[in-house]
Amino acid sequence: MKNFALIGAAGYIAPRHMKALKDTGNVLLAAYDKFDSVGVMDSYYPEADFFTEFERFDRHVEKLKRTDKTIDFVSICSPNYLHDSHIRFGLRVGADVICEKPLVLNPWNIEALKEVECEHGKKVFNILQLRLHPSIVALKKRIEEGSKDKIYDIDLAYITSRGHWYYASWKGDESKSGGIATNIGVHFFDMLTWVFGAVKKNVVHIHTHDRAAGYFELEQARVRWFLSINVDTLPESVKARGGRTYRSLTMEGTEIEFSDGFTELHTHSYQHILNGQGFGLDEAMPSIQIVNDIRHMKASGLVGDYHPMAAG
Ligand code: NAD
Ligand code: HP7
Repeated sequence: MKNFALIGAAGYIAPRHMKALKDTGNVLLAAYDKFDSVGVMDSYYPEADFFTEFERFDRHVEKLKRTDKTIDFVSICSPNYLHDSHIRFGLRVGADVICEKPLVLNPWNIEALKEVECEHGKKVFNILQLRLHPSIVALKKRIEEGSKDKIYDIDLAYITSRGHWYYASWKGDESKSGGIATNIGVHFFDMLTWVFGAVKKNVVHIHTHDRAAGYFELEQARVRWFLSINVDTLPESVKARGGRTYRSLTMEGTEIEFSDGFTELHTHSYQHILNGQGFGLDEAMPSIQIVNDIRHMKASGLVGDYHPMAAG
């Protein structure tokens, strides 16, 4: 049984971490968030201490260090641009760290974190949950067992509608979330490069506040991708039944079903980390490099090989 502290306890994703902690038989001793709407803690860890000021949280965690309740892991569910700072806190107090995606916004932040990991002899793990999705694991196995010379044609469309709130929150601020390709796309860029190999060519067709589209050449795939958080971009059939999400991944024109089974992946991620197999700083690097490149690339507009849904 490991002792945990959690940063960002009042947010959307924090309950999934609390559930994962509970499911894996661990204990949450302390939590911190600037915002105090954390009643959800009662469903998981009513006994955990909670702080709305970083300094008091820090003091408490330091105090625990001198007892038999040392914090073994700090879990981080704060906004993306704060991750590296919160990771350093975790390492400094002598804990291993489990951090949400994207691990950081820029590749050089990872280099800096490697040094802090070494200084403290502790490890940083990133939630890269799609690598644990059964359909994606099966796909990777299939590609590994096939010919290394085969280049697959992949189309990925991922629409997950968000209301106006998104643009008013830190998620809509590129300096805080990295923008849609970073905040949402990072899952898919990680998953695609994990399965099909490193990026050889990266083209961005569209990159706006509510959608992004592009084309990759990977070692074993040509990928046309489209991401959107705008409800208007959903296929008519999805809109007609009142749906708000559309996830489609095709390989050589055949659908690979991966829409279900997302919600349990945090528990699975915790099991994986606690079994000593978690994804560390080096594993986060390829997708962080990609999202950083996309953020700094000029969108070409709809020229070349673009995803059909990008044309609207
Ligand atoms: P959110 O805005 O709902 O929650 C963030 C929380 O952090 C808020 O409660 C906020 O008050 C708190 N916070 C802000 N500044 C803070 C600070 N300085 N110190 C402590 N707390 C602070 O966002 P969310 O959707 O829960 O996202 C949190 C993280 O999880 C992000 O990195 C996001 O990218 C990631 N996420 C991952 C998934 C996934 O599928 N793996 C899903 C959603 C979010
Ligand atoms: N929802 C909220 O109420 N609040 C939120 O902050 C987010 C969603 P899904 P997830 O938007 O920041 C995805 O699309 O899969 C509502 C990304 N993860 O299933 O959980 C939403 O309106 C994640 O990396 O959301 O999260 C729906 O009603 C990204 O940070 C419902 O929750 C996050 O969006 C479910 O929404 C985000 C993946 O794509 C795997």
